[in-house]
Amino acid sequence: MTEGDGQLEARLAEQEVFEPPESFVEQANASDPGVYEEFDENWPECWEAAADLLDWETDYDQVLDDSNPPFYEWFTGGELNASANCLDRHLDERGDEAAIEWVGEPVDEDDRTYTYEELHREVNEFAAALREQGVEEDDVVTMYMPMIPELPIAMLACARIGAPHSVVFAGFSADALATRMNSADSEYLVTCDGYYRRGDPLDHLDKANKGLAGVEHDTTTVVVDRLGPNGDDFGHDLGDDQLDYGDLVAAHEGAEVEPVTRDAEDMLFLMYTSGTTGKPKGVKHTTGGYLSWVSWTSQSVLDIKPDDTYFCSADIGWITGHSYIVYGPLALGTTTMMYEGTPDHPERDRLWEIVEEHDATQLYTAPTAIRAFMKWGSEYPDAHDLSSLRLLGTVGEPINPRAWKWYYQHIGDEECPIVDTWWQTETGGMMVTTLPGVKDMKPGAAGPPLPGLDVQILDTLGDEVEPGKAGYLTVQKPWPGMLRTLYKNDERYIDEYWAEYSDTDSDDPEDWVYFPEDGAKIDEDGYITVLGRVDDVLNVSGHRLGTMEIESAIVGVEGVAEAAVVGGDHDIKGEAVYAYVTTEDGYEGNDELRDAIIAGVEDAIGPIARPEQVVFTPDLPKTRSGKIMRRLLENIADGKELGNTSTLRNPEIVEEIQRKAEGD
Ligand code: 6R9
Repeated sequence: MTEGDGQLEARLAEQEVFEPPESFVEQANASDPGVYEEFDENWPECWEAAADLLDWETDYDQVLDDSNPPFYEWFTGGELNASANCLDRHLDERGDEAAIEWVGEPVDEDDRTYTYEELHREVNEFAAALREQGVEEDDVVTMYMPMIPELPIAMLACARIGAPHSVVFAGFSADALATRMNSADSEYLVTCDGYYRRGDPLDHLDKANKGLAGVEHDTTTVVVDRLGPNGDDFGHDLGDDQLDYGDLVAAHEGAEVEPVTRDAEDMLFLMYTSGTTGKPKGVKHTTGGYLSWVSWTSQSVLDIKPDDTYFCSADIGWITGHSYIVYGPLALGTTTMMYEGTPDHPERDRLWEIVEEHDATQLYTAPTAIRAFMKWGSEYPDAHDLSSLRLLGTVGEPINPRAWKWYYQHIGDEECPIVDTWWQTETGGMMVTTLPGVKDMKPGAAGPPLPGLDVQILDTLGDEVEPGKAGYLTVQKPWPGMLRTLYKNDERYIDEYWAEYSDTDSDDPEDWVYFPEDGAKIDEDGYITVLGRVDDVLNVSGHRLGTMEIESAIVGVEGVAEAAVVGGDHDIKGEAVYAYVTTEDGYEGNDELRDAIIAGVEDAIGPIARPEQVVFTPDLPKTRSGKIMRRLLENIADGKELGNTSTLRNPEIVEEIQRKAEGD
């Protein structure tokens, strides 16, 4: 007798531990449970296993140089090139196989496949063009592009000539672009005329040009023509310092560029991310350690094999796309998919249609997407044959057990392990998650740390907390994929990530502890449940946003005196932005000002930071020392009990804010 849907759901709801499916274990890249002990005993040499996945021009002398913590160096003395590792070395055996399968919008008209041969060719041509435009080794090239193939092509072209890239998410605003280009002294930009959203062309160059107007130095810009005649209405003319991508590549047809030899510790890229202050942090990743890390985790955790068609639905503008659409999968010589559109256009089964059509073998996505799929209903995935899938993954935020089980049942048909991967822009790649062929899964818990990693959950005094109690996630030993510093700001690097739990005067690596600013708890089996950020960073749909960045955008709006931004619970987004605002004398908290605030946030950061609610209030709740009590505002946003207000200077304001938030 087969189980009915209701019975199945009831059984799953009860179940807390899931064994990896036998069919998966049999073929898994990582299937030896002994790897945990082996890596511990053989640390840090165990990480040769990661470096061995790459081709090195010169072997490294030392696995880890920890003589100057926390400025760790990995695979020192080694030399390699990332683009050669992602392209050239696959040409003999896999030259005719697909490297990138791109699913563009508008639907059905615009898919493109690049074989390794073709990708190699275009990367070479564009590398030659960049060089001709004056790009030299170590010049930072900024990219401001949506999910079009020219983005990974430009990244790999930069890697080929040793020019670090700095990719700015296309959904970020013109101001955000300018800030990042100024901060990195980046003189080159690669962008595009526009792209499609839900089938309609969208102007992107206009935004890029506004950003460029805010850049303090001279720039050269390359513009990809994505829209063709559909972009004519935007009336773009390229400026004197702007070149057409297609012309450049055509002018360098057949060019070959020898990959530049890079030291393992040379910078591969910069990625700006949000932190506690209003200024984004430029996270620096290097060539040898980063590429080893993303290759090893792609192989061990995502179980990627060359014959797979691997699908990660993230955007390359975030770290997940860098590590697990571009570098990890291509280093392993597999087929990686890229999707330009949204999951509900033209219909809510778009992702499932793509999985079916391309026989995708893995799907790596975010809990926010899974919650949306769940809300739309299982009839959408059920209408498609998803049996090509072998493994599912999630990243970006905690996944609640109910969403996990829905994913397991309706997308994986109980045949696919799920890897819930905790990591950050700064860690370069995955840190806490199960090895899918080895470990049982516990919905809601990311899992144990990967082999070779020492993760502990500490209290504020630095002692390990008991199982089940909330504490702070810390990483006790360095790892190859870690950030090396914040760009041109070693001091802030120490302050942000190390100062909390380290003896910062010590030269002994044992005294240095990495603090990612996440809360977590651990169970008796060593499985870690990540509870979320403990700093002023919000996680909206898996995207990291700094409350300070949003607040400073709001305060910049005429008529606003003060602003406090907090994250409130949201069914789909996980967290949403709630803004509490006081007005200057003579200004009223009306719809007009609310619209101006929303526009101000969109201009400074982008639509992803748009407040869910703007509440005008005569005052903000403050402690006697004048600090805003964000905790109270969070409770208001969540409609929760307020708790203790006795430490406030102005306790009466809380009830008033609460009334206003409820729309009084
Ligand atoms: C890869 C990425 C990092 C922050 C991180 C944490 C949250 C990521 C998670 C998770 C719970 C997971 N986070 N993965 N929380 N479970 N599996 O998302 O990088 O954009 O830098 O964000 O995301 O709070 O500190 P990034």
